[in-house]
Amino acid sequence: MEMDLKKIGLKVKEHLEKIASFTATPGEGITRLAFSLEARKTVNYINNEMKKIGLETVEDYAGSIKGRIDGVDDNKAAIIIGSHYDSVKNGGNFDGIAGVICGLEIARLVKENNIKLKYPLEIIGLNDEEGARFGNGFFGSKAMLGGIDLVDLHKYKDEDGISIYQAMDEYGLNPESLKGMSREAKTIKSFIEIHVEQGPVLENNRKDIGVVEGIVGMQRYIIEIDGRADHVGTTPMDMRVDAMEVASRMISGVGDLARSEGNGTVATVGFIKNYPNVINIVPKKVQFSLDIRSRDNGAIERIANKVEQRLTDLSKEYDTEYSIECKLSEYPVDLDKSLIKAMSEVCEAKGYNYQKINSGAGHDSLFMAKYVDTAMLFVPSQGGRSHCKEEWTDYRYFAKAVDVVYQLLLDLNKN
Ligand code: HGY
Ligand code: MN
Ligand code: MN
Ligand code: MN
Repeated sequence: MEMDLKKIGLKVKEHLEKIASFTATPGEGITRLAFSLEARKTVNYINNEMKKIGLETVEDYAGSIKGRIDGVDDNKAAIIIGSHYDSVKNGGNFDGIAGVICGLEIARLVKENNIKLKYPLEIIGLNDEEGARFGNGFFGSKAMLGGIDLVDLHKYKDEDGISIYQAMDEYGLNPESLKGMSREAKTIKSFIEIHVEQGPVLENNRKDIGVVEGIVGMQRYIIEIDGRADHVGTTPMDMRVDAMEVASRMISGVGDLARSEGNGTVATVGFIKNYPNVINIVPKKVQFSLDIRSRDNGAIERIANKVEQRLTDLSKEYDTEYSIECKLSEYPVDLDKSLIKAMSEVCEAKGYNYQKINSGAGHDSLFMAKYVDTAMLFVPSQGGRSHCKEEWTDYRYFAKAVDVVYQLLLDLNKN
């Protein structure tokens, strides 16, 4: 069946340009944090668009939005096409949400062509994959499979000290209801995610599509150095307990720890907070994040251990204390080989210029792949840029992604 790629591209463009207006930082990229007003507007928009297409919709207890087309045999496991609708701060128009919208347009094709699906189809907009507000991550996909520990809802707080629990309550969700959420993985046949590559590989290689083979493992930490506030003018250098000097000597060594591992390993200090953060007070407390990723879990572990050892040595030297809290830990995953093969065959049959690729970014698929057969399709990111307002992908790539995954869906429904 000849696909009207131009029409699909324009539809994706229309949705994404509308949703891009749901941001807390207009003109400065997309800021659509978990349980925010911007999230609420986005969920409502997606819900309405799903209903217009004729999907049965439901917002789940974690704030994710799902639209469903029943299968001929409704007891069969569902095929899910989805991604996340939340964003980082000052991020791009496409990260996550483009995969939800591509799923929506695939569902439209199913309806318009009156396709009778053997397996139910679910299009899902997952909440809080990024963890940009509370530092966690994969919240919506974890909640869907019953993986949220209610203790964390009180423990994880945003920069205003609001916990996930309070934020959910203010947003209109009942956090206690998460206890009842535990969808069995066997009710999901496949999880398929379309996502921007967020890196330079596809563009450099002039490829339209990336068929993802694996996703890096990642560990995220919050490290706190506790020193002593003193007057900067009267406190001699050998009497200080300077939290910032310890933090800065630790932070300046993180990049080399990743470089010494090689193999694409990365380590980043994304945020730092200093207390009381005043020009004439020796820093009392410094908090900073550490995000470590690699296809080799051993490399991640080695870096985490070296950081801990360095913190111990520096604390002895400066008489400071430190704490290190792991907020997220996921092993590297290989995606489903038969889905990779099937997706590649569709690209071949359609004559699309594609390649196999690994993901340096984490995704809901990193979590889902532990429990269900999972596949990801990447489209090129202009200049390899992402997590910034410069993030851009031409809509014609999303049209090809819709074309490929729609055909993959039809093929999966044949067997
Ligand atoms: O951090 C990541 O890789 C993803 O954007 N959540
Ligand atoms: Mn992201
Ligand atoms: Mn993403
Ligand atoms: Mn004074």
